[in-house]
Amino acid sequence: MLIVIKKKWFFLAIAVLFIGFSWYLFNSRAATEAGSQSVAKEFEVHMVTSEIKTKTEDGKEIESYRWDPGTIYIPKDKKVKLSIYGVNGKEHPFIIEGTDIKGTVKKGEETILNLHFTDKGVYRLICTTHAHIDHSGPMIAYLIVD
Ligand SMILES: [Cu+2]
Repeated sequence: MLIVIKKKWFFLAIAVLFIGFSWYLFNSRAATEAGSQSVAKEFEVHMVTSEIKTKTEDGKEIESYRWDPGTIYIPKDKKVKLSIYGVNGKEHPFIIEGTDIKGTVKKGEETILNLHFTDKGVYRLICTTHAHIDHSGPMIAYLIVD
């Protein structure tokens, strides 16, 4: 009789351990999945500075510096990392219109902007050196916040 009770306790203990271990496995997996989801949810946009050049029929060289891509989507109320890699052009001092965000993208360097827009709208990322056609521009990108 005593042996039977001991066996019962033994199997109960095994059952509790099994359930506990299963619960641990399930939750650690769920935590890992949640972790990878949160990494995927972190919005990241990559941009480069580029340059397009051509010659007119009379041999005159014309060029334009560009943010590439020139239009990007930014989710409203979310933290967004905007990475801009300087490829063409020595440096591009910039502002984001309607904000106090400014900086300079330099050749061979990555500039990272941590953005967090709370208002919808179209914000222009403007290189102040190449803002117009007559200054090798227009180097303007459109940030669509929605
Ligand atoms: Cu520029």
